[in-house]
Amino acid sequence: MDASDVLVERLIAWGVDTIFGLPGDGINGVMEALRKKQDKINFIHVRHEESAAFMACAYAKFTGKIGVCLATSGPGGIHLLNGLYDAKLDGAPVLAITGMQFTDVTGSFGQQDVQLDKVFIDVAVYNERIMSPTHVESTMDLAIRTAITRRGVAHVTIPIDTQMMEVKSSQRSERNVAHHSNAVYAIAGNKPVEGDLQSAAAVLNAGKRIAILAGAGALHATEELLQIAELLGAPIVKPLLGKATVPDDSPYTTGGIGLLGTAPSQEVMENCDTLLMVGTSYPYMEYLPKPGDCKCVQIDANAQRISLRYPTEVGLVGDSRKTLRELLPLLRHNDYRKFLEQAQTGMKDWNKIIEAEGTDPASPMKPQVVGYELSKRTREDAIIVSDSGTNTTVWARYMHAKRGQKHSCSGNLATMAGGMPYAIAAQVAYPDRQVIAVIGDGGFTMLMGEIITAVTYKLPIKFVIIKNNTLGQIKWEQMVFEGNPEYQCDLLPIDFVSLARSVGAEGIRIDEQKTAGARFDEALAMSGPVIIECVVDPLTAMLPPKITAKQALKFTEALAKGEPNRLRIALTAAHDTVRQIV
Ligand SMILES: Cc1ncc(C[n+]2csc(CCOP(=O)(O)OP(=O)(O)O)c2C)c(N)n1
Ligand SMILES: [Mg+2]
Repeated sequence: MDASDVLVERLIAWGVDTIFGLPGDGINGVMEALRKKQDKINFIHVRHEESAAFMACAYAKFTGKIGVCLATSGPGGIHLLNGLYDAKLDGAPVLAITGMQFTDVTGSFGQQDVQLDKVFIDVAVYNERIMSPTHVESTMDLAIRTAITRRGVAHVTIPIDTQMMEVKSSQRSERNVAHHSNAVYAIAGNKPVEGDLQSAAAVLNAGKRIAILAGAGALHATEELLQIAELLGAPIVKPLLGKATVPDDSPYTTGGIGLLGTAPSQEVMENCDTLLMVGTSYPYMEYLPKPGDCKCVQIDANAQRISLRYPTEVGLVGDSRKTLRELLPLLRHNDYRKFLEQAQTGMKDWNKIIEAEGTDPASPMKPQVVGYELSKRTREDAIIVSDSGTNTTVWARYMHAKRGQKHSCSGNLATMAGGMPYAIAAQVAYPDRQVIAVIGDGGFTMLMGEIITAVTYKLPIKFVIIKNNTLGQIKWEQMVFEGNPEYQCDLLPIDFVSLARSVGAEGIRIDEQKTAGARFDEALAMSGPVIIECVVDPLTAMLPPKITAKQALKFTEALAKGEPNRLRIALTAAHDTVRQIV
């Protein structure tokens, strides 16, 4: 047995059955050990290591298990970084395994001589360089246990010569007892203390206009959230990563919050007197009530996150589902229902706007049509992901979360390029579920090679590209937030349908509202990977749910300063605004 065999044995002991990665001369010892165990561990060979890290992150998010990625020394490891930061920022347990060059020439300006443990210092919660074959066993156990416990990135780097060394008891130091660790993982009680539950109940029972903000940490607490919403007459507002906490057809939710959210959610946040935050560190605190305006109870599994975004009266540290269950019997029915009813009326009006936008027959086709038509066709078992840009709004605002679905994206890192690898990881984890990715043309082309990965593994993912030939989000930000004309946002139009066919996938183009539904039906029924190129109007703004006077002024300034498309943008904006009012 060599050191790599021990490394792979530890992965198997921890139940790892999938690894995303790409080989190289700095990791070939581990590759050989994986080859020997290919009946136990499925290796998904990617085209870019950044994708492997995104996939490990998404795999962890969707399965609840640790995600594992692998890269070679130097450039391979460096490529992982963006995906690993995604895992760090969204709290996904990920193990990254990398190679290093030969032990006795490290630090001597050699080829691929990058000391990856130094590079990964900031991204990792656990970060070790393997020093000898007898160092592997316990290091791997601790790495995996730490990633799970601290919901972050563990990194183990192993020099190429060490990878292939026999494990001999003579190498073992006098302090290292063989097999002193194992793959047992113990979970803490995860429940708050009794006194805190009583105090939290007192705050919530005293509230009248109560709001619930439910994030990624509450994804497994759907029933409990709905029960508490009914009891407290409290609308549930959902940050992006909490999109699937409760289904959008529930009368208790006002959907998303913030730039990509709904106007009713914003009104709930502006008018509530009590806020219950469950499993969320939603970062845009300007969309939360102003400190002092409302009383807050926060539930989080991590005590460090209490009072992070809003000053709480009581913090409940525990698993959100277990904690809500403990809290429910202590709560009284809130007889004031008007707050919830107003939110429900607000949602009826909001949904009318969504429908009007989603059925607008204008040409060029509005991006909203894509989300609206696609949403009607998603299955109850669908896993839906998005990228970063206006495409995120298409998904966030126009696509409903149905009960049983999973939804995610790169949340806190908000990086482009994550969408395609997220979808691949989802389909690898759940081969029989419907997997859909809504991605911008900019984000898609960043890691375009992964379409080949989808074809290689026959993954029937439906990649929906919002083709506006521009970095849409940035174009509007330059105008609406900065008051500047757009600059360097254009993208050379490419034919994604031909691209799909050239690599063995299917391609379908949708460019008019009238036939969009039928084309989606056709594409979704196809058995393999499909690129659905949706050609949309680049001049349609995906604006915040409520435009501030300052934003309107900035927009006017940008047009006045010489925005190249100013006349057509002004006409489109005027048309859209009128539609929203009538
Ligand atoms: C890696 C990375 N680079 C840059 C950005 C900044 N950014 C956010 S959205 C966006 C535009 C995305 O363009 P595209 O993928 O075409 O989507 P669209 O907004 O047009 O829907 C950019 C450049 C980012 N979030 N991530
Ligand atoms: Mg674009």
